Amino acid sequence: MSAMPHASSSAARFVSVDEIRTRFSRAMSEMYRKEVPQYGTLIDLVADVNAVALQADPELRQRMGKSGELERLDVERHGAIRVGTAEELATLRRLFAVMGMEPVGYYDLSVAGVPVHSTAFRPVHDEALLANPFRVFTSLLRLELIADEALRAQAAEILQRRRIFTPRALELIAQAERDGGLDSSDADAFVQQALETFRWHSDATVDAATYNALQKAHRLVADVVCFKGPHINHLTPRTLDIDLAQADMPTRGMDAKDVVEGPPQRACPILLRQTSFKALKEAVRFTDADANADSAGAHTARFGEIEQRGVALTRKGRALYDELLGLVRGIDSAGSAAPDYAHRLQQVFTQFPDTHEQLRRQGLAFYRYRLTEHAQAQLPQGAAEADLEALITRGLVQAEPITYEDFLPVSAAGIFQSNLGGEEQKQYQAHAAQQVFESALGASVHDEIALYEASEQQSRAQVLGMLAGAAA
Ligand code: OOG
Ligand code: NI
Repeated sequence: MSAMPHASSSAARFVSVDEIRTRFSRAMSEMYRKEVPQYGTLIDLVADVNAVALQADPELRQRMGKSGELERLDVERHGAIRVGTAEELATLRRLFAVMGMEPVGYYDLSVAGVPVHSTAFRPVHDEALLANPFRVFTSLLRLELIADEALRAQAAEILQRRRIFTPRALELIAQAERDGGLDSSDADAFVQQALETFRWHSDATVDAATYNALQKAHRLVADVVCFKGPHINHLTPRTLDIDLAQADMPTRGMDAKDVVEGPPQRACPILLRQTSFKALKEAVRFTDADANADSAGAHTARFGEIEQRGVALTRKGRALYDELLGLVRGIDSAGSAAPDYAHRLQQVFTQFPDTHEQLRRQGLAFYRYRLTEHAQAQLPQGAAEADLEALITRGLVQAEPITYEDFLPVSAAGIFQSNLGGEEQKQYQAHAAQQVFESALGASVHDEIALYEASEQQSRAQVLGMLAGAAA
């Protein structure tokens, strides 16, 4: 008898990283729904809006059904956290790796007056993205941007003392690294332990005076430094019609942000549009709460966000986007807070082509190529030599937009700003420090555009390969 291949392999005991990610994102969503009930309202709103959008646009439904995106829509979320030290960031990298999430992209937010730089942990392979695209926008505080030296040292010292991971979480991470995976019950234990890191703690780790001093340096500094862990500060479902969702928020009792960040409404959505309900004021207890009756505190950090995703742009497309956005925002320093912002955005973006054919032919956006059903039924002779555009014209190949899976620094800064409360706008000597970030992370980040290029290229090679096979 031959050996039984499945019984002996240890890998067979392991659940897939996609499965662990799905369990984790579900658990996180349930936790956040309990912590911030308005987030539950937001999820319901988005489900309603998506149902309306799909009903109104059968072509969209069909396209999303075919590409597998319809199924991922209901589970799709992103979240965000902020950490204080290199060690915290590096350990998060290992924690996310257990769920198949890798650091993608570098975002310098100091340009927008926010003293952090960031990456997004997310799955990077096409199949993994389809299974569950859960992403976590993760920021590292840049203490060097705090001007007051004594305060900076104090913040560093407070951060050094805290432990944001449970001992069991650290053990399970090490075990997954050593064995190459986790079985189902260890995966459940891992999810429960990992969740502890992202939980809200209303007990601050500092006294009221320290909180206030850090808050004065920047509201974000207080948020990162004064608590036991990097509480998840929002979760974001994906909507198919963000304008409708935005309009609906107040009717469901949500205090919506004034404008939608990102590109304007278009026939062919590009990149990412985002809006949120504003962060809620929550009671916190400082360490001197008993001694000092005045120090009953409040902290504003947690909110809910929605996003609409469109096609990923090439380097050329992204340069055009950045240029046009700069034109709109450069006019006055109020940025997206300016009164006629939405109108000007709409006007300026008329310069960005708005049919998929133009976006593709001008090399502005990424597409995934497939044989049409017609071509699959009967692979045509003599098609192998033709170029893809000619094959599309002949109805043999179709091009589907590749969804943008990442974030936008200017939008992210807008989200930060509108949720930190307070009106003050800080100025920092802006400088990207990707290498410093990567050395804290203990790894380099993926270049997001290279990932889209690779997906497009792979689909192109596959289609051309099939046609060449048919011709042989
Ligand atoms: C992150 C803000 C960025 C997004 O969707 O652009 C973000 C934060 O507030 O920590 O989540
Ligand atoms: Ni977000």
